[in-house]
Amino acid sequence: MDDRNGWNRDAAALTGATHSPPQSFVEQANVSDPGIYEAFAENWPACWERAADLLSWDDEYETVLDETDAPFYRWFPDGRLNAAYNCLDRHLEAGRKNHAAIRWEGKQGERRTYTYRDLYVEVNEFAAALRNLGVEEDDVVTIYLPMIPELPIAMLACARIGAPHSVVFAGLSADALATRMAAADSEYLVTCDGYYRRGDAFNQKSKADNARIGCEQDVRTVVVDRLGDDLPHVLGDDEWDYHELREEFAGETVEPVSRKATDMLFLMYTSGTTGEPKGVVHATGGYLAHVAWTSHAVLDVKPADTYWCAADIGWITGHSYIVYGPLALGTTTVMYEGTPDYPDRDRLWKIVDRNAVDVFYTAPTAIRAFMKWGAEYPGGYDLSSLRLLGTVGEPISPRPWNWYREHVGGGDCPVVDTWWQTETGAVAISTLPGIDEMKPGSAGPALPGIDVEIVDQSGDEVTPGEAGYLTITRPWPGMARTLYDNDERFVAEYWQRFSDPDADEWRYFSGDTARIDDDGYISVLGRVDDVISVSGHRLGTMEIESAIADVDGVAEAAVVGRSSETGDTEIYAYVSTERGRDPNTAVRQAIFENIESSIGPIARPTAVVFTPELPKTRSGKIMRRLLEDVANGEELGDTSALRNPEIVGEIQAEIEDDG
Ligand code: 6R9
Repeated sequence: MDDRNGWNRDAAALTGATHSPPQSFVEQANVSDPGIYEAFAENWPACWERAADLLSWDDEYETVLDETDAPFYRWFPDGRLNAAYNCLDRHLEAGRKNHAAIRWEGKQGERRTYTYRDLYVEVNEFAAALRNLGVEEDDVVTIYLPMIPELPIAMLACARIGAPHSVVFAGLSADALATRMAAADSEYLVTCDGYYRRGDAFNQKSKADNARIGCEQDVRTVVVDRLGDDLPHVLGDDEWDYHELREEFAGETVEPVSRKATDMLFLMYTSGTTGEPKGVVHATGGYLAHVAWTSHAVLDVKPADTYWCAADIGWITGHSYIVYGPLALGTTTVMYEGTPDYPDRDRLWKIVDRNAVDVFYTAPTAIRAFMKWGAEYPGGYDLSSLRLLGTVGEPISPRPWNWYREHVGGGDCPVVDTWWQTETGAVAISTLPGIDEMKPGSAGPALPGIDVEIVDQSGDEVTPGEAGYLTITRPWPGMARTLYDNDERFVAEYWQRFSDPDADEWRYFSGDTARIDDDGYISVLGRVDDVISVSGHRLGTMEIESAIADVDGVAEAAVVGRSSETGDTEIYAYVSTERGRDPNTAVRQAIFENIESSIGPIARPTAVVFTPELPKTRSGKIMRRLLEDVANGEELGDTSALRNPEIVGEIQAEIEDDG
């Protein structure tokens, strides 16, 4: 990418002070030998046996990696294993049957603990029930459940019988569910009557019913009764009650089906740049090895820990780091059904305190909200059990990073900023918390054994400090096998752009832009489309947002381009302020000054629009494309993917007022 005024600043100026992990952390860390980077580099791909060794295999693999059909790489191709066995049975066999597997916190204040044995029993019963309904190995079972224990139970039941699951986030619409069931030709659905939203009963089953009407195939459906008398429902044809099925199959066990490492464990739909959602396929062996390894090496999870990833299992983060990673390691994983601000904004800290959580993992969007609400909420609880903090999902700028470390981590918890994607399956870029210095604003180096290169348009590596495209030059175990039923699109979306198939040279393109510093630390700037071209200068929206977010009183910011009447591009900034801080002239002025000093006058926004909140997708990502349409006065398409659609009208009114 071209050079741009003041944009390629040195890394220290960007990230501010660095931090070393405290000695007390290093001493107990799962991975603390700095030699691991070299050891992996010298012994690739065999280094990944270290990840595979965290699992129990039915048949040991002889080959680590088969590259013959690149980019359809096959990890541990001649090995066999079962994911549910790895997450359950082997912990029972190791004498840990009464160890807590899941600690569930419900929305109405309910609490339930499942020991490994409880989970084993319920997974087996449901696996037997699914079989009885006709589910066979390789049949895709769609799961459309909120954050209740039956969600991971259903996933593990599927894994036990070798039926890939396709979890659809409970907040998605009937149409979205129908599209996904149709695309996967899925004839089985597990859903529920409804769930509580801010205390009210919300009907989920009617959405599932509508989706079934939209599907050509017959869909056999299991309904979990979550709401009891709060939402009576009747079962129709081809519908079964989850709890009745459990009674019918009480005490039954099912042999875990031995799967080839390359067999599909699950598929997960993610939105693409064009039309149809992409069904990302994950293989059993490579995926499970990579999530277990990164839970161990990056999140430092130990069996005796209470570990909490505050994501939704309906997205990849929850699959990898609420369910498969922690359970494969035999730890206690916390599962929270509610939102951080209901019934009050101290909810998460209350849960950390009473469960004495050791490791906490969340998204920057949540951290910015905590910062906005104020330090008194975490300040009111004993959070001293926390040993490590993590973030994932978006770039995090230094101010919220430091706030998180200070007010949640007590000033000395290491923080890992983990970069990865639905397609990478597990973390690919992060500091190793027992080894590496942390630079707020940078995720860190690529993990040992993962080869990241930041390249320009022609695929040549850019010099440190310059922005470019984030690519991965060698395969890694957690990588997607393909897109469901669409090998061509898999190649077209991720490999075509920077590969040379004739020379059998393959390079994965993530769709993100990033910059690397002299120490090999990578700062992810955003998606490729998050670039604005102003008078020939290409500016990353994330860069400007970070300069805004560094201003005292600012909670978060989103920046988009707007086409002026003359055809030039202008910068529009949407900004929300911290609680108790009025958006005023002084804040606006400080925003301009900080952008000019940290990037240059070229990046000065034409407009700064204050808003109480930014529009977010349900997975918490800022919807810049929508803000771009608002800035450009375009028709707004479907806003149903938004978590807070009402905010859009408020922003439009604000812009009109400003004239
Ligand atoms: C795990 C997950 C993937 C996209 C990815 C990137 C962004 C994730 C990040 C990050 C900067 C981080 N992203 N982690 N950006 N720093 N630490 O979020 O998967 O939902 O598929 O999103 O999220 O843009 O390409 P997914």
